[in-house]
Amino acid sequence: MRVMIAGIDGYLGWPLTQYLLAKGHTVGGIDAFLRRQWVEEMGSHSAVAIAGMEERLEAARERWGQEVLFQEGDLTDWELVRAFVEDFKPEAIVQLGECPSAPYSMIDVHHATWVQTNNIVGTFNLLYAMREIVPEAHLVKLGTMGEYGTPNLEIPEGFFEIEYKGKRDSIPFPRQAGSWYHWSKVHGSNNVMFACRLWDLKATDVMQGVVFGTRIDEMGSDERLRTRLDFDQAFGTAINRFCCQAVVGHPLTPYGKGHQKRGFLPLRDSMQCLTLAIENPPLAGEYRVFNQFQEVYDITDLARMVKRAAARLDIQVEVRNLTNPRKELEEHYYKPVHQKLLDLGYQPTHDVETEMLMMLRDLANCRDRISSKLEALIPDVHWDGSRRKVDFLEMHAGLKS
Ligand code: USQ
Repeated sequence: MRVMIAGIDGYLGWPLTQYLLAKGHTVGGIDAFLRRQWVEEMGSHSAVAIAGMEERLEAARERWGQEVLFQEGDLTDWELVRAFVEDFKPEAIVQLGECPSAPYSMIDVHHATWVQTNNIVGTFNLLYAMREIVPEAHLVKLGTMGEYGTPNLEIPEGFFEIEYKGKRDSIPFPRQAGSWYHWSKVHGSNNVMFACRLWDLKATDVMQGVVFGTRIDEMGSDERLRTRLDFDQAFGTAINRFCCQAVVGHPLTPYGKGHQKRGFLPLRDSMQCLTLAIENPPLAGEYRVFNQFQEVYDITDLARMVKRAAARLDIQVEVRNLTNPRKELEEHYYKPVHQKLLDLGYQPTHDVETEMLMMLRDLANCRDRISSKLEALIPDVHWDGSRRKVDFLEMHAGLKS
């Protein structure tokens, strides 16, 4: 299959390229290298040193004997997107080219506007290019579990059946996102849903949980095939941050009471699920939603798992809660359904602690890079719009364990 990856240079885009090449697919992609710039703006860099695109493509060529068609450019540039789709004629388009950070979108009005504009316009351009050039193609749009928020109800996969005043219908489950970034994903979802109805396009909206992991097997030992791993407050996600904190002996940092629950999945599972979605497209006109995660975890339980895994490598760390810079529930009900990917054959990685051990071993080789940006580990972007470093709390999860 010919698969176009928007955001091919990113944390997910580069491993997905390899996963698909290894399965015999043809891959092409666009990227403007914005992720590299955003992380720099947050005063950080990837813990894992990553190669430039030239070297990456050369490594892929050597390993899989395939040329990846790459175009440097911005997805908000309509002419560029149109020309690439015209040239590559994808059968599937994976939209990973959005700014993925909640804190980044909460910095100020400029960042909020930029994130929403960038994310919504990029997807619009892909939808219009599909309509004009490849109406049979399948859009796999990366959404987020965060679109749903944390309601006191079971969360279905996108839609739920409702009966009201004697009538029944299947309607989108209410969205209650918790940041301007997460709302940009809601707006994107709505646009994709409408485009399917309007133009008979087909799309899968992947409500992905929080991803963690440093590698997939396809990377082997070639350094040029490694993907980035961020640990700053904005682009580092919870487990990735905890593992980076552990290897430099920094306390692991659940925010607030630390009982926020989220769906999590290892990088290798994310690749497996996205590929299952790509290889099993919906029908023309169909907009389907997958909830994509391996398991729901409590943030403090995860920090303790990282602490235990680190101890097996003779690394002793404590868990110390930080004042929560976000506005979110810190103890809540959370029960999302996730069945559709399992029905397609998804085999979850059950041994999360082994995955963490692998990450800790990889990251132990990156200690110097993490230590050189220690400041980036403590958040200063608050949901109330202020910017000040947060403090450690007196009560902390480490004492309870
Ligand atoms: N958290 C901590 N301590 C930390 C970092 C995070 O307690 O050091 C907490 C946050 O307060 C939050 C939870 O962990 O309650 C998850 O935070 P995160 O930064 O790992 O993830 P989030 O901001 O939700 O965003 C990430 C990705 C985003 C994706 C989303 C999936 O950056 O692209 O959409 O995960 S989900 O969380 O399901 O919405």
